Amino acid sequence: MSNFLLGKKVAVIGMGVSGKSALKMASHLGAETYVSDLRVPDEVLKDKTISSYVKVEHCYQQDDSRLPELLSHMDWIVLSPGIPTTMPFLTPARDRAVPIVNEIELACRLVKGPIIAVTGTNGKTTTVTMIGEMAKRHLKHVFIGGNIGTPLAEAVLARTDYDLIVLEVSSFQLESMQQFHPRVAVILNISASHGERYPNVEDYAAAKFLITKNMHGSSDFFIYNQDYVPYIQQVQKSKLSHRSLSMNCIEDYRKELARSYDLSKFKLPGDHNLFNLFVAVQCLAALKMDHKKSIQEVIDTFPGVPNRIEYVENGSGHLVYNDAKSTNWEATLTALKAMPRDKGPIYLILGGQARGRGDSIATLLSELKKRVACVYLIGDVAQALADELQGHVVFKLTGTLETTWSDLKTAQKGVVLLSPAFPSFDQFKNYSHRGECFRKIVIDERR
Ligand code: UMA
Repeated sequence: MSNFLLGKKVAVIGMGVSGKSALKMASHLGAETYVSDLRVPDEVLKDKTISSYVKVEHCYQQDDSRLPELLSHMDWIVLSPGIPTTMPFLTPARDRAVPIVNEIELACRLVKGPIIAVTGTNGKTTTVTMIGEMAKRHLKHVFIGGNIGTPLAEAVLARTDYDLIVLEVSSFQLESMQQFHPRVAVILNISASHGERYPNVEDYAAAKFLITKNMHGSSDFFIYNQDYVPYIQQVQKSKLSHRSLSMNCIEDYRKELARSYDLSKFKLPGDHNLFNLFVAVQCLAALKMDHKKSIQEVIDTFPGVPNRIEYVENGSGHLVYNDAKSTNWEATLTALKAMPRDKGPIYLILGGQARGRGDSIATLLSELKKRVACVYLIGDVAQALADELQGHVVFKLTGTLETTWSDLKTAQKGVVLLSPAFPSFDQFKNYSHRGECFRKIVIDERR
């Protein structure tokens, strides 16, 4: 692909993960680079991964009154996904038809390899990781990135021809896509989210549907979940090859998978994870990359995404799940509902740093009564939760993960779920540190 950035003026707006990779890519490809950020230039330029790729005098603060005019003289503007396309400082550039794209849009024009793109409100990361793991086992060059973490610009910088590129794409990224053309695209599900950017769920869904914008005919394949938004008419009009799925048909998908694979060792709990697995296999099948042995290996061993209902292999006799990322009741409820109910009593580890608002467990009481044998309470908020649970649900105020686990060792074997529903900062550096500590305590038990 020709290097269309050579000698061009490229401004990158927002110096986060995506912006920094876009800047490095543009600089490596010989563009004259400019950047802007909410922070003052002095602070931004302290970061070597920025100052190495832009001149001091080309670095602007977003509220600098010279910025709108400057941007209107650029050849390209690369907008970070977290910044809305409607920002007023972009108006002069838009009036002069300066292309305003995001880093994935720019990078996809420069990278080689078929793309599988996955979007949706929930489950994107799990599905993308599963596809990537399955593909990596039999293909040499697989890139896994996008919203999941590694920007696609890094794939351009690696200068590799990829056998497969697996991308998680967010609605923020899809909003400013122009030529982005996945060979396979997925919309897993849609539910109200990112109200800060979309006035209603229809607008949010429309942004997601942009994933199909450049897809066509029988060479591309679109997989979507019809339970959420009826894309059917739009898809039929576009004559795009597609498969529409529904959670109501989950048992059919289980049977379809079981015809080719042994599912007995699949660790990820809940129908939604079986759905994600089915989608992952469909994506690879659409590209004729569904290598049976690789897929079976992933089914047998994939523990899930770290700290999101992740299965923790251990020798205690308990089935243990680490959902350390949960910092609210909704996440904990989802995790709880996904737990297997035929593997013995369910033990839930709950608690962390008190927030002050929304701390009350009242809304969860009936679910806890229905599903949980004992709630273990940890962290600052433990006593307050104990006061609320008193007389309703069996609980133990253990305070820490260590004390909880030593108590669980003598409990009847069952399912242990760490899904704290509160921030972690009272006892840990962050949620991933909380998950790491939990994993360590549980796994050490094996030795
Ligand atoms: N900034 C400005 N102007 C503004 C607002 C922010 O200059 O008006 C600057 C900030 O000072 C900061 C930078 O922009 O330096 C942050 O940019 P960003 O918010 O776009 O975030 P990145 O660090 O570039 O990370 C982005 C994605 N973030 C968002 O979409 C909000 C990451 O997804 C993604 O992993 C990364 O690119 C690589 O592709 C995160 C996310 O929360 C995980 N995504 C949302 C989600 O999953 O729901 C969409």
